[in-house]
Amino acid sequence: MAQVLFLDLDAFFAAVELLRRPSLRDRPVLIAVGHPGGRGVVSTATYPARKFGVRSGMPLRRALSLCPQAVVLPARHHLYSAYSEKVRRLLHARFGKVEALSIDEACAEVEEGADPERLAREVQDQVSRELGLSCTVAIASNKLVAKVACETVKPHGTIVIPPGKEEEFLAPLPVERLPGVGPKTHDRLLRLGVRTIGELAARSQEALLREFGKQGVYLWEAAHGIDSTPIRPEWEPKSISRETTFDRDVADLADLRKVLEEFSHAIADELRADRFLAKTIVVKLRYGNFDTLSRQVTLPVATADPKEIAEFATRLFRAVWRTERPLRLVGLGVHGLVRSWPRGVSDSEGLLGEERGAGRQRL
Ligand code: TTP
Ligand code: MG
Repeated sequence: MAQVLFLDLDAFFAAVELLRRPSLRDRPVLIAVGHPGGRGVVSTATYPARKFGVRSGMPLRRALSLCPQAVVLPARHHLYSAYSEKVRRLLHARFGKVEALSIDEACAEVEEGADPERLAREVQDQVSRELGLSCTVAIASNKLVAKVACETVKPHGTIVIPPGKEEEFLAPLPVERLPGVGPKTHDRLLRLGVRTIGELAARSQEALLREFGKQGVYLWEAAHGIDSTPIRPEWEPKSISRETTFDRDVADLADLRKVLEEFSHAIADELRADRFLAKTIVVKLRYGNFDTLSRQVTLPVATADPKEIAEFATRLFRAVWRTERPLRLVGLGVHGLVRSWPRGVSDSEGLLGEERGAGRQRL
C-alpha cells in the first residue's frame, strides 16, 4: 500500500526572513502583518519567541509585552510564495504525485518498498541543504494521520506511523489535534466528556451522527485514523485565501484595512505564481461571539492585480461590516479562478518577475 509523506515548514515566514538575517537565528523574531503602525498582528513567531508564549494571531503589542526583546519584521508575502513554490518543485522532482495543501504544507505519494524513516530524513535534509529551511516530515498511510503526526514532532522532527498503528498513535492525543475540530466542536466534545482522540474513537458512529450530523461521521472516521482522500497530483487551486484570528477583537477600520491590503498582495502573488486570474472576491468576518458571515462580489474582469483586489475587498468589507462590532477574525479569498494563459507557455518574457519567473515550470 502506498504511503503519504506530509511536509510542513517550521515557523515558515520567519524562517524565510532569517535566511537573509542569519545573525537573528537564535533570537526571538516575530513576523507582523499590519505593521508598521505599532498595531499589527503576529503572523508567525520563531520557536525562541514561542517560549515566551507568543502565538500567531496575537496583537503585536501583547506579544511585545510578553517578549520585549523580540525583533519585529514586517511580512513580505511575495518571498514566502516564492519559497513555497521552491519546496513544491523539490518534491515534484522526487515524487510522482504531489499536492500542495497550503502555503507551507504539501504531501506526496511514497512508492512501495521505500524505507520510510530514511526517506523522511532525506527529504528533510534536502530542504535544509538546498533551501536553508527547516521542516517537519511525517509518513503515514493517509493524509489525515500524516498531518496529525507531523504536528507532534515539530519543529524539525520526522515521524513514521506504520500501517495498522494509526488508532494506537492517535488515541492519547488531545481531540483538538484532529483537523476540523475548531473551538466550537472542541467545546461540545468536552461537554460530552471527550478529551482525547481515543475517547472519541470509543463513541459509536450512531451516537456521533446523532450529536454532530454529517460531521459526526467524519469525526468517527478521523478518530479511527480513517481517511480516504486521495492525493490530487493535478492540483489546481479552486480558491486562494488568507485569514487571521486576532486573539483580541479588533474594531479599528484602519487596522482592518491594512490586514486586507496585505492579504490582497499575498493572494495576488499566489495567483501570479500559479498563473491564475480570479473572478470572485470573498470577504469573511467573525465577530467576538463567533457569528460568522461572508459575502462575495463578482468582478467585471478577472484580475491578479493586488491593488484592484484590495480595492474591491475593502469596498465589500465596508458594505458588510456595517455594525462596526469588534471582529475576532477577518479573511479574504478569491475563487472563480481562470488560467491567465494556456498551460505550457513559458515565461519567456519574464512576466512573472525575477523571484518567480526564473526557470519556473508548471507541472
Ligand atoms: P503554520 O504552519 O501554522 O505555522 P508556522 O509554519 O509558522 O510554524 P510551525 O509550522 O513550525 O508551527 O503556518 C504557516 C505560515 O502561515 C506561518 O509561517 C505564517 C502564516 N500564518 C499566518 O499568517 N497567520 C496565522 O494565524 C497562522 C497560523 C499562520
Ligand atoms: Mg508550518
